[in-house]
Amino acid sequence: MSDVTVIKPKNIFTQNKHLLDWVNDMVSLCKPNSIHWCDGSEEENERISLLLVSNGTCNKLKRGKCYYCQTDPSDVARVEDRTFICTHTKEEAGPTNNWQEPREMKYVLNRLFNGSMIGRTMYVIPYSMGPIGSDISHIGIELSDSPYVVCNMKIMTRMGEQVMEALGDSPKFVKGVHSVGAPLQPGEKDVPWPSNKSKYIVHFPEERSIWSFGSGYGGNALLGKKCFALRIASYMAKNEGWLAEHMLIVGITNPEGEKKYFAAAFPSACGKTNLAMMTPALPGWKVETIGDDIAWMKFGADGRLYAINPEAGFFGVATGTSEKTNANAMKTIKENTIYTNVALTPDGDVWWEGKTENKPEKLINWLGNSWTPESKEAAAHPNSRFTVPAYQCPVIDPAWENPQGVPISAIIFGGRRASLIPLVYESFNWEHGVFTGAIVSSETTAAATGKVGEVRRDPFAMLPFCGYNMGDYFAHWLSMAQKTEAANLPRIFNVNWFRKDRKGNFIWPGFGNNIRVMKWIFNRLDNKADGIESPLGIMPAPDEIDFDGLNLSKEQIAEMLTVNKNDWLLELNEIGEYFGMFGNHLPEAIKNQIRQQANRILDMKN
Ligand code: TSX
Ligand code: MN
Repeated sequence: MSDVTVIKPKNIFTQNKHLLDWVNDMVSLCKPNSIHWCDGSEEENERISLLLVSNGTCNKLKRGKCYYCQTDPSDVARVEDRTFICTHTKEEAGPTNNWQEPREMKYVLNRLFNGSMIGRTMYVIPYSMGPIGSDISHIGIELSDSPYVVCNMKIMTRMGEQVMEALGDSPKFVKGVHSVGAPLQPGEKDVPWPSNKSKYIVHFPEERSIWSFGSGYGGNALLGKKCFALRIASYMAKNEGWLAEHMLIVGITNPEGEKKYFAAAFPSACGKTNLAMMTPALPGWKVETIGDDIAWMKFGADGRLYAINPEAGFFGVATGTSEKTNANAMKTIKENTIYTNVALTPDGDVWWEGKTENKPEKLINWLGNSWTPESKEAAAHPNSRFTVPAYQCPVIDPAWENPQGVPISAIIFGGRRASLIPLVYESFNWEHGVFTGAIVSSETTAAATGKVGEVRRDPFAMLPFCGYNMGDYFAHWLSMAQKTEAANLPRIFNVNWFRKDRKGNFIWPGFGNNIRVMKWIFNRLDNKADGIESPLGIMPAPDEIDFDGLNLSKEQIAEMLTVNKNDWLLELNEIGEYFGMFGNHLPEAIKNQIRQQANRILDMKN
C-alpha cells in the first residue's frame, strides 16, 4: 500500500481493526491510485461534485445546487438477472433468487475486482441506515470507485464522520465493495460514465457482505438501499425477529386531529412515492411522509409494531412526476437535487415526459441528442431519477427521524390490476393478511420490462429484494403473530387504484382521491365502518366510502367493488401453481389460506 495516496480529513479517524484490515485487503485486491476516507462534510460534497463536472459525468444546473447526470445507455436500471444471493445452499436462497456457491462466486469476484480500481480513487463511505444511534438502525461501509455514488450516498443515507464515531471499534457493519469495473491505465482518457458490460450484484447474507461490479446506477451501486436495507436486512430480520420491507410509511391525520401511521407495499410503477407525499382531495385531512421505499419494523415494549425509514433521501422516478401527480415531490426537488437520465432544456433546466402538459419545443434528450416534440424516442429515459434529501419534502413528518420509529396501525398491499382486485378490502386476520401479501401481483408497464399488461407475481413487492427463501419469508411473517397480542398487530388491507372498465378506462381517479380509501381504512380501525364480508375479506358497503364530488355512477362504484367468481377461480389456480415452486418451504398456513379462499369463492352464487 506504500504507493497509494491516502486522503483522510483530520476529522475522520478510526482505529477499528475490522475496518482497517478489510480496507487493506480490498486495496490490495482492487489496486486504486488513492483512498479517500469520506467525512460527509459539505466541503467534501462540493469538491466531489466539481470533480463530477470536470470529469464530464455531470452538468451543474443554473438552479439551486442541482446537478444533471447522463449514464451510459447500457447502465440505466437494476439488473435482476445479474443479482445473486450466495447462501451456503441453493435451498436457503430459494427458487426466486439467482444463486451460486459462495466459494465459487468469491473466486469469480476476486478475478473481477483484481486491479479493477487501477487509476481511480477508492472512496471509503461510512453510512448509517436509519437515524444514528437508533436501536433499529444499522451501519454499513461502502468502498466505491465512483464519485457519483459518493454524492448520491451523501443524500440517501446519513454519511460520514458521526457514523465512524458511532461504529467505534465494533465489527458490526455491513461490508460493501463496489467497482464500476473500468480501470484506467496510465495516460488513458476516462469516459463520462465508466461501467462494464459484465455486471454482478452479489450478496453474502451469512457474512453480511455485498460485492457489486460493473454498474454505477441506482440500486446496483448505492449499496445502502436495495442491497443492504432490503436483501441483507431481510436476512438479518429473519434471524433477529424483525421486518425489513419494501414499503412506504405515511402519517395520516383526520379532520378531528387524530393521527395514524400506515406502511404500504406496492410493486414498482404503482406510485409509492406519489402515495407517500399525497395531497389529500378531502378537506381537513393531512398526509405526512416518513419514507417512500423501505420500512424497518420492530415490536416495541408496548407490543406495537414500530417503523423507521432507513433512508435519508428519495431516489424517485422522475418520469410522470408533475404538479398534478405529486406537487410535494415537485417542491422537494427544487434544490440540492441530482437528476439522472432526464432531458435538458435550452435554458439549462430539466424536463421529462409528464412534467408539463405541453412538451418543450427543443431539448437535449437523455442520450445527449437534440430532440423535438416530433422525435419518436422519449426525451427522458422512462427510469430517469431524482436524488434528493428527505428533509426538503414540504410534508415530511415531524417524527421521520424519531429513533423509536412510529407505531404502525395498518399495513396496505396493492398492485396494478385492470380487473379482478377490488378497490379495497381488509383481511380477516393476520394469517389471511399474510396470504394477501403473498398474492400481490402487478401488470407490467413499458417502463419496467418492455412488455405491457403481463401479470407478474410479486409477493409482498419483495420478489427482487428478499435475501433468502421466499417460502421461509412467508413463515417469518406468519411468526410475527406470536410476538404480540392479536389486538396489537397492525390490520392488513389490500388496494387497487388501477381497475379499468370495459372500455379500458381507469374507473378510480386515484392520486389525491385515494384519501377516500384511506378514510375508510381509518374508520375500520376506529370501529366506524362495519363493512361487508366478501370471499376476499371485508369490503366497504357502497355508502361507507366518501364518493362526494366524484362523478361516479352506481355501476362504476359497483364495478370497483365486484368479486368475479370465474376470474378468481382462474387466479387462485395460477396462484396455487406459482406457490408450487416453494415446495416444502411453503407454510401449511398459506396452503390452508388458498383452500379457504377457494372455498369461499366456490360458495358464491353466480
Ligand atoms: O401514483 C399513482 N397513484 C397513487 C397516487 C397517490 N398513479 C401513477 C402510477 C404510475 C407511477 C396512478 N395512476 C394512480 C394513483 O392512484 N391512479 C392511476 C390511474 C389513473 C391515471 C390517470 C388518471 C386517472 C387514473 N387521469 C384522469 O383521471 C384525468
Ligand atoms: Mn422500490
